[in-house]
Amino acid sequence: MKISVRSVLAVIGTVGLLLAAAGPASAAHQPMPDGWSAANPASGWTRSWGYVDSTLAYSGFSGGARTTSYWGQALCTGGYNCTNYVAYRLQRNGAPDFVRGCATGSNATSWDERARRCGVRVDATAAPGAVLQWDASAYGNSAGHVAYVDAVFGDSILVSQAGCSGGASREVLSLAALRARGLGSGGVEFIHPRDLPNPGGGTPQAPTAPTAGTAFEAASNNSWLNLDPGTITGATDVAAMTVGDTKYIYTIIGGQVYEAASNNGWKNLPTGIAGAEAVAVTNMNGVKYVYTLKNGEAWEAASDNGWRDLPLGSVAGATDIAATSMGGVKFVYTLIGGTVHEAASNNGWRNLSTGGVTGASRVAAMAVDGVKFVYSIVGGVVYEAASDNGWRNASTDQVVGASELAVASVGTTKFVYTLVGGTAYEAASDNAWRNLSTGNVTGAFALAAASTPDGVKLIYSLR
Ligand SMILES: [Ca+2]
Repeated sequence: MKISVRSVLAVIGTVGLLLAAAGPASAAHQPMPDGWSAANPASGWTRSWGYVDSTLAYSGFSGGARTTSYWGQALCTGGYNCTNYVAYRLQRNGAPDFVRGCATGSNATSWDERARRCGVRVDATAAPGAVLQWDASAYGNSAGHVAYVDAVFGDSILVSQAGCSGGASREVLSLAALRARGLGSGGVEFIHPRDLPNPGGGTPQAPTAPTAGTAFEAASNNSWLNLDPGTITGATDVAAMTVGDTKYIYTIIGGQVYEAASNNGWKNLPTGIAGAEAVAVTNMNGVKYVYTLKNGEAWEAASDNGWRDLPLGSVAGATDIAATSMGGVKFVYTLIGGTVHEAASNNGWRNLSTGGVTGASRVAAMAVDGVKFVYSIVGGVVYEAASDNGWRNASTDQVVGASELAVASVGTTKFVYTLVGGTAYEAASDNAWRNLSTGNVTGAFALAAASTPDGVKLIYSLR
């Protein structure tokens, strides 16, 4: 019944299009013509038309992130394609993939049916994070169109969109104009895989790009001389580990996780893991595991599974993430409302509060000699909590003024690395946590640490 009604209205939509369209309908996915846009009712940000603001880089959709296919969508010109861009934004938001497996075909025109088959809400109500979707008949082409809703205000919405011919734009549309083109009668609809709060409490604002920089390596057997591997730039977060004698650096570039290995000339390779805000790593039985936060939710990808990215399903609202492994079990630590939680792979990733570790801004973790240790920054001071001590949180006292945190171990000695005013410091458990400057690692905004089997400590930083 519903489908037949929409079919009738789609015909009406086509008639409306024929009456309104000034030129021939294009087969390519095109941004909306100017006539569809309303005056920008918000002050302080730039209204863009057509192909103006044509990069979408504000969303992180650039470089490798732009030339990656999300949810099986075509890349088209330079990676710009309406469905691929929207899939990128949805994946970044942690929205479920309703595109693959829910129906046949791949064009935007079928996204509403796909969503319905997957149980995703489709209606005429705008929301930030939703997809604005046109059936082919309503848009006036053979493929339909989708745009991403960045913000909603009053009777207008801010959308961003790409076109298969290579264009992209951000623009403001009035809901009244959309209603005239089929909103409310099935030709134009909003798909809600994961609605978000309005940015800025109702005033639309362009997302702020995270700080990005180049990855450096410093080693304890080389006076912490800070060296550029030369292959990793534009990174917003970093993690590192060793597997045997091989060192691995993981970075987030444009939301995507990259892996660089010391035995491969640090060639920086995309894993396909996208939409990441933070990254942590561990390894077990030679398998590498990458954990990411996406919109506060934790995901896991494994090197023996083609980095297939799967949500833990139990971690939400997290602001930082760490990981370790011990006794054949993987452990993920997240900060939720300042409290460290632990989820274990042998417990269905059930996410449990540590109870004692609260008020933290950063978390790090490692397993040493059969004990799990959790480190956190509370008011700039680094604390240590141990699994064999009921997670009682003890101050290191010496490690203060810290903004970032990483840990490593050599034998049973634990090492805490922090950034204090951008400079990396090292404190050791066998030296009463006395906090010593590395001297050479300066100007950094992100930090990771690792150690080699022969006891060399490594600091990876972004600056
Ligand atoms: Ca529809």
